[in-house]
Amino acid sequence: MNSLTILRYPDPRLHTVAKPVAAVDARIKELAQQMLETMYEASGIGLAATQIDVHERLIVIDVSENRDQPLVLINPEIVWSSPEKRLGEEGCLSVPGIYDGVERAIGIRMQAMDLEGKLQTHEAEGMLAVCIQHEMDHLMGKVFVEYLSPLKRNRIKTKLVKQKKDEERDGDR
Ligand code: GNR
Ligand code: NI
Repeated sequence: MNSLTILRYPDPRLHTVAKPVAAVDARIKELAQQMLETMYEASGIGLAATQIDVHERLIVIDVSENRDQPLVLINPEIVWSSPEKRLGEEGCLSVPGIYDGVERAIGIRMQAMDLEGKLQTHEAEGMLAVCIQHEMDHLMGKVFVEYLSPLKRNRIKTKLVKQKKDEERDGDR
């Protein structure tokens, strides 16, 4: 498989703010396919271009049970969020092995272009709404651990930095 490398927290490139996709052309279609492949390979339910070091407003999502309902969202904008929020457990492919609670709007309405360059409106709740908000944060350079307390965030940072060092040392042997 041709999976792309996913940046891992605390990589500073995860805090880059993405620019709009200028045109839905062959390059974007290819990129979306590669992102879907990478997301499925990593068993994630979503992936933002930011996570593969491409800083354009492109996300892919599949929250279906059978992993057969891919969603490609180009230049997505949340046009409405419910004032009601819910605390849910989140994880992130860029923060492997870490799960913690984040408050998100229960329902959202979003506009985004599809792979045909057509503007679509999506209404979402449940896991899809959570995932969309999580991915939109990535495009703004925000990782979910930034909602946690500085104490928790620093513990996570230390753990992941140590993990990376251990991996690099193991790779040398
Ligand atoms: O695979 C993922 N699972 C997940 C679970 C709860 C809340 C959000 C997510 S998104 C995450 C994939 C990912 O990191 N996308 O950026
Ligand atoms: Ni993520």
